[in-house]
This record gives sequence, structure tokens and C-alpha cells, in this order.
Amino acid sequence: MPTSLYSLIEMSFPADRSKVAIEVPDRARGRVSWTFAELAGATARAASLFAGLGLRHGDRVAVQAEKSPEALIAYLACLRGGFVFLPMNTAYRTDEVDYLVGNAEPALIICDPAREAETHEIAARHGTAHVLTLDAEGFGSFSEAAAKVRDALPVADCASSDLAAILYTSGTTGKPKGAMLSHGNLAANGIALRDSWRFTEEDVLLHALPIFHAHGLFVACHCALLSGARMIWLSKFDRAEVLRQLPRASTFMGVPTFYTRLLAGEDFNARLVAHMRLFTSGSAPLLAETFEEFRSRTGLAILERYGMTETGMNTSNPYDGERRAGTVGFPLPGVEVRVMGEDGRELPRGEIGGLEVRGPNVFSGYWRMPEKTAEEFAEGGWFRTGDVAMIDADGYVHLVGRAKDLIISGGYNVYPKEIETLIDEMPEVDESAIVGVPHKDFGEAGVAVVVLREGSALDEAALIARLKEKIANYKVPKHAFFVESLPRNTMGKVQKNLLRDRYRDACA
Ligand code: MLC
Ligand code: AMP
Repeated sequence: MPTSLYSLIEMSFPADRSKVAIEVPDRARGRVSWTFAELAGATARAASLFAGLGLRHGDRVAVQAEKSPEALIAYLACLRGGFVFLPMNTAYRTDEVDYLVGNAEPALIICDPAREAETHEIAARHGTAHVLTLDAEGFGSFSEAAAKVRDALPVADCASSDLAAILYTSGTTGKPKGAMLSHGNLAANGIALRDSWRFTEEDVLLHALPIFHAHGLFVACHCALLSGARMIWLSKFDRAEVLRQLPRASTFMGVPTFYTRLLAGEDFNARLVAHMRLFTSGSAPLLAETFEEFRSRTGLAILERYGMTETGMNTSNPYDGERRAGTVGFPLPGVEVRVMGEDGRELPRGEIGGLEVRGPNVFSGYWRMPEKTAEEFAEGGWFRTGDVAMIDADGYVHLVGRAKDLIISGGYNVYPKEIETLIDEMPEVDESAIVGVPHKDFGEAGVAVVVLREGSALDEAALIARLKEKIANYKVPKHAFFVESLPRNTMGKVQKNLLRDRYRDACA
């Protein structure tokens, strides 16, 4: 088996490369489909373009662009050429992008034309030599330059330990950390998912997830690309468009919000999805009531799985066999999981503790943060997920909580510390706490509880408006409450559980 993920992907293409690999039904002006041959050709040209700019093996290519097949081609070109792909959420504001670029030092940034000027400034600040553009319809200097490339360089020799991508994920404290994922990590996980979920070239995956995170980029794309299946790409989740395209698909992947939104109207029903082979859910807990409602409406059981940026997917409910609501199933092939007590001993089934994972899917560490990496691994290569879990008598893994202070909102992670730091820097503010509360659409959302300095005035709208200038919209708390003081325990620690109870109906 080749060690380059790109070679493995091309090997998995159908024998008939004139089959459609990817189509984009919701485009106004841009190109709407690519065969496997065309995808391979475009990838080869893009990889040669990067090499022609002087990029060397291991150089980073940062991309902050709307979802498009051309952005996927930039990813595949990195795999092909031995460069390291660094996707950035399109919602990130200037300060967030500046931090990532400063940390990862990419040789090239591909950005939306609307953000070209500010991206050039960021690039200049951090010594990035090249900036190219790419818009939602696939136009921009990246596509123009790649189209002119004539000679395709051979696929780069990549060892399985060579870096394929860096995905940034924040921490309970401190700044975002770059999770380093190798060709071997991504290949092992892609194959495990493809085989467990029975993807073949007969499949058509309706792809409505963003492609700057592990779910949309790795889980979804690798299942399709490693089986030669076709993808129907939507630029984003749009309920009406998903309903229009579902009759042509066989599989669909989503975060729980996709499913609650689909179930919100009676036009999502058994007749519409009777032909569907598989619906999967992940990135956030799927409520048992959503699972049950989906089943009673359609007769189908959503397959829930569990993963992380650092590890790819770890566990999955079975393809054959019972899919249990409220559980994330069994370890995937090659993946080991264990539940640990506070005393550092492995706990027996039925007991609750910290979940650790080990396997070929687990990343090699955080970019340029060896100490942080060492902290997160236990002896023997076990990665501490920060999730609190229990394995039941039948072997199903239940996630029962999180040791990390993290809010998952509509499938996006929000780290309270990052937002609290920004609020605390406001001159009117004495201190603040961000807590996650139930949200009717996003499952969970953050609200801010703020103590003002004596004599200062600040209202909810002003606080929210200021945050929106600094951070991606999804991180901005949905409400702010102003209080005299924060509840603390005898150790002086803010009692977030009390605040969560007090404000639990704020977004319901
Ligand atoms: C949008 N908003 C959100 C939000 N998404 N707020 C909180 N949480 C979210 N997830 C904001 C918008 O900016 C807007 O703010 C307001 O909420 C209403 O937005 P909307 O129009 O309703 O949102 P929409 O554009 O439809 O996006 C919602 C969504 C999107 C669910 C389609 O969030 C999404 O695609 N989520 C998927 C995330 C994902 O792929 N995660 C995988 C991570 S990988 P305002 O102020 O402008 O009104 C991972 C590993 C694993 O976790 O296991 O998979
Ligand atoms: P991320 O850092 O975006 O990769 O988020 C990973 C976290 O998402 C995990 O550590 C879990 O807390 C959470 N997560 C992923 N899948 C699920 C799931 N199916 N159920 C509950 N939580 C999940």
C-alpha cells in the first residue's frame, strides 16, 4: 500500500475515470462538475503551481476560502506535492487569522478576493511569500495560475509519518494549537471509516458540511475519495437545497443541528429518504430525542460516531447491528479506547472516567509545542481526549461529559477562556464567565455573565458588537447578563454549574 495519501486516493478512483467525482448544483457562474480524470488533472496542475512558486516538502499552505471544489483541489494538491494543508474557518476575523499565520508560518496563503488586502498585510507581517485568491465560484488568481500550468510533476514521495495537514484547535487555556496530522493518520482513519460504513463507488454522498474542519474535510471527503464515490457538494447547509438533492444521494453526514433542522418540517419524511443507505452524525452529541424522532419519521437509525481533530474518528455505532441512541458505539478497527480513573488506573466497564485513545489515527503532536504535546499523552501513546465516558456491559461507549471547559455549538467548538479574556480586557469590565446553555438550534450556545467595574456602564448590544469585531460570529455569546458578582467556591473558583442552571432557559 502506498504511504502517500494522495497515491492511495488516486488508486481508489473508479477504473472508468470519466465518471463524475464531484458536482456543485448550487453554483451561479462557476464550473459545476469534475470527473475523476479532471480532478486528478487539476490536482496535478495545482501541485506543480505550488512547486513552481518555490514551495518545498513540508511547507504549509494556509487556505481561508469559501467551500468549493477548487479549495478541495488545493487540499489534494498539498497531499500530492508533499505540502502541508492548513484550513481556516471562513468566519475567522483578522486577529484570529493573524495568530494562525504567525504560528504556522505558511509559505502560501489562499484567501477570498474580498480579504486580499488584509491577507497581504498579515502575510507581510509573518514572512509569507505568496498570496493567491479563490472565491466561492472557483475564480481567482489560484485557479487562473493553475490553469496555465503545463507539466505535472510526479506525486511526491511521502512517508506515512510525513505531515499532511495542520488543523488548529483551541485549548481550555491559551492560544489555538496546531494538531499535526500525517499521511498515515489520515489514511488509516479514512480506510477504517470507508470500510466500516461500506462506502463503494456506487455511493453518492450529499456533502453539506464546511471543509475547514475534520468532519467535512476528512471524514466526508476521504470516505468518498477512497471509494471512488461521487459527491454532490453544497456550498453550505441549506435545508431547502438538501431536500432537493437528497433524492439523488445515497449517504449524508451531518452535525446534530442539520438533523434538527431537517426534522423541523413535515416535508422531510420517509418517502423522501426511503432510498438512502446511511445518515451519520457527529461533532456534537445527538440527543436521543432527535435520534428517536428521525427513526419514527423515516424508519432509519442515524449512525452516530465520535472523534476529535487530534485523532480523527475513534468510535462508531455499527453499520450492521444495533445503533444505540445516546452512545457513540464501538472503537473503529485499529483504535483502542480505555476509561481511566483519577488515580491513573483503567476502570472496569460501567464506571465513569477520562477517555483515552490510541491507534494509527492519533496525531503526532501540536505544532511547535512539545511540552503541550507531552502533557496530553499518557505513557504508551494513549491520548487524553478530555471527554468523560463510560463503556457499558455490551461495549458501547457513552460520552457523559467533558473534563475540558468547552462549549460545542452547532458542531463548532467554543472555548470560554478565549472569550472571557476578550471581555475582561474591556475597560468597563471587572470579570466575566462564559457558560454553555441549551440552544434550540445549535444544541448548546454560550452566554456571558459579566461583572462591571464600579461606575462603568456597558450594555448587552455594545458588548456583543465589540466581540463581533474580534472573533468569529459563532463564538460570540448569544446573550450577556450583568451581575454584581460571580458565584465562587471556597477555593475561589467560579461555580459555572450554578451559572449554567441559572441561565439554562436563556436560549431555549
Ligand atoms: C452560525 N452561527 C452560530 C453557528 N453557526 N452560532 C453558534 N453556533 C454555530 N454553529 C451564528 C451565525 O454567525 C449568525 O450570527 C447566527 O448564528 C445565525 O446563523 P445561521 O444563519 O442560522 O447559521 P448557518 O449559517 O445556517 O450555520 C449553522 C450551521 C453551521 C449549523 C449550518 O454552524 C455549520 O455548518 N456547522 C457545522 C460545524 C462543523 O462542521 N463542525 C465539525 C467540526 S470537526 P449573527 O450574529 O450573524 O446573527 C469535529 C470533529 C468531529 O468536531 O468529531 O467531527
Ligand atoms: P474538535 O476539537 O472540534 O475536534 O471537537 C472534538 C470534540 O467534539 C470531542 O472531544 C467531543 O467532546 C466532541 N464530539 C465529537 N463527536 C461527538 C459525539 N458524537 N457526541 C458527543 N460529543 C462529540
